Amino acid sequence: MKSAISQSLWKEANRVLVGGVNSPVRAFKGVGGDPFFAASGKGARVTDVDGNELIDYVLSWGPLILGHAHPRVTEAVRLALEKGSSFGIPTEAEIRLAERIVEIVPSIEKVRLVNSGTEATMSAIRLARGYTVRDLIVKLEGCYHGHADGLLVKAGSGLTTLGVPTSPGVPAAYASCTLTMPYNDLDAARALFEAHGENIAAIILEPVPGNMGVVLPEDGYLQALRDLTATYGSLLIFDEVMSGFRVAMGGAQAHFSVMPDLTVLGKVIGGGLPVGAYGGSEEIMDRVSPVGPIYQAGTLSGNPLATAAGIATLDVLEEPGVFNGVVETTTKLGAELGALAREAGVPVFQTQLGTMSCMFFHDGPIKSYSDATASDTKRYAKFFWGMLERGVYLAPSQYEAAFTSIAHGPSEIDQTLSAAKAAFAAL
Ligand code: KE4
Repeated sequence: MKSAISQSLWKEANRVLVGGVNSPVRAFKGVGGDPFFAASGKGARVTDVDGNELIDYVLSWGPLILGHAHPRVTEAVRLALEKGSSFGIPTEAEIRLAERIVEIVPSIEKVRLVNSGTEATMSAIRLARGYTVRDLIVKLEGCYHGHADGLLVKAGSGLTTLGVPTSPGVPAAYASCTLTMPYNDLDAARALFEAHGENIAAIILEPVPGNMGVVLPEDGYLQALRDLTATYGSLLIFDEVMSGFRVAMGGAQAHFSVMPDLTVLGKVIGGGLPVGAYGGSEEIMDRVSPVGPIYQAGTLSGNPLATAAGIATLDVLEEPGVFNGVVETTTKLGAELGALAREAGVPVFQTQLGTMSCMFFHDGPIKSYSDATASDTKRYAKFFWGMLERGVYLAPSQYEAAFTSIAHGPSEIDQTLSAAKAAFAAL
């Protein structure tokens, strides 16, 4: 791979941008080495500033289920932009995007659009605390919900002790309002609720986590959390920023038929522009300002460009067979990659649901964060670079999801598999 221009840009970036990036995971710390700089994208492929063309399985960390620069999205945003980029005045497009979300995500009756997943999760948590008049939140180890203070928390010493910050700058007092527990562990959940249940405002979780790699819920786990929260009067919040419109059109809640009280969305609903959302029953959502007393606001929330991109994305995605086509591609690719790994004698544990997948360099099974973090990240890094040199861009971390798009066709799959065959052999 040619990289002279990326290297010189990387030097310039590090002079003025912290770590050369505007989001840490882009710095390739998970795989070592320096990132390349994107110049353009089209369909399943991204071209870097040195002209290297790469098949992209990161797709901006999930949003680009239509691939890069889909003409329907580009045209919709262009038309919106010519009429003005932002008004801070109600517009029709935000109604239409909200209507689509209400129609597609089964538990949502009303929604509030914001500008990022972080903004959506922090707002949903404030709403849950205001609605239940309780302070404690439960998060699950290995789930990521953006960088709001109360969510940068890890387990304290014992399971029932209160959370401690994972980042400087988060007050211990604040972190202590967040409890943590392992994913897929019902005994831990029951113990936590026995100890703190009447003070727990909500559990927030990724129903299908994609931030420790992709881990699947054990049979009945999600329904059991639904029952447990109902018993104690706590809310169940599904963070479907990643799983929404990815594991199924209606998200994990549709796939598993488990209805949360609040849902958080992002990524796909913005079609590559900044959109987050949170939604739930009218009864709960109407506690948010200006109807209710729980405050939340945003200058660019529901702006015309982002809503245009989101609506165009959902329009295409809802055309007959489109979503299932991406699921089929993901399934086929996963099966072939698994066969290549076995042929090469490389132990991998694969997970997939819908259009999200993951290949852990681990014998498996992987049911929790502690399982996932036993993966061979050095081997993953070697595989990552082996694939990149052969024109395939995977997530620069073992603990992320691989995403596919409508633009990943037979030629992309064939090229990916021949790259993987060589990269496995080189391990
Ligand atoms: P943003 O604030 O980055 O829009 O969304 C935060 C967020 C919330 N919930 C889930 C389930 C998420 O996956 C995310 C963000 N995902 C990461 C990738 N794992 C974004 C990539 C990045 O941080 O640059």
